[in-house]
Amino acid sequence: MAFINEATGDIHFKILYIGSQSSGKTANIQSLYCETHADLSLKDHSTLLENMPRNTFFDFLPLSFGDVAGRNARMHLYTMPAHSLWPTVNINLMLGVDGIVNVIDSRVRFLDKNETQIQYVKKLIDSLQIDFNSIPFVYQFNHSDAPDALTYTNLTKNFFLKEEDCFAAIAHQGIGVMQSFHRITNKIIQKFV
Ligand SMILES: Nc1nc2c(ncn2[C@@H]2O[C@H](COP(=O)(O)OP(=O)(O)O)[C@@H](O)[C@H]2O)c(=O)[nH]1
Ligand SMILES: [Mg+2]
Repeated sequence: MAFINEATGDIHFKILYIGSQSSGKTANIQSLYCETHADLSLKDHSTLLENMPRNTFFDFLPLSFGDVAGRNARMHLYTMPAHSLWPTVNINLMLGVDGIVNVIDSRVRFLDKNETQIQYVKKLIDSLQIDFNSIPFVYQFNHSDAPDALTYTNLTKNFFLKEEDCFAAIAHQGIGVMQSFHRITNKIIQKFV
């Protein structure tokens, strides 16, 4: 649910990156950090990432997004831990969510972990009495460079997804990251205005 800061007039949207352990959630946030800090772009990515603030339990990246409905918009990106060791962290991450990027691990040996993760998220959403179908979703098929990665067509069919919401990615190289981010922001804004 978008949050309007009446003092500044800014509008804040919350985007959550979910996915199984090592699916590439942090790699998405790191790539977006590097892409959006053009002032630092002459440095290589590893140098750039030394400047990125780190959290212990989840990743957080605020990004300015320009004008939405006449207000200065900011996108707040979070990653959700793939485990539920700290349930209150996950509850707080989910509360007020405006859109979700599901980072799916394309590697065939990790396929069942994706399913476990989405079932966990569905239960969490249900427990908060949020309508799952009301949340804009984007699906990112990461690790698409792995030798055992399932194909884009295969994954789209396997999860019964619309192609317009699906992106193949190699997140640590920035491939498919910005496209996924733009799609989720478009869906959020379309719903909002
Ligand atoms: N080969 C390859 N490695 C990736 C890809 N995405 C992430 N990684 C690497 O996989 C590891 C786990 O990624 P990370 O983003 O930490 O996963 P998280 O647990 O979902 O946050 C890291 O070493 C990343 O650099 C990808 O698409 N291809
Ligand atoms: Mg991570």
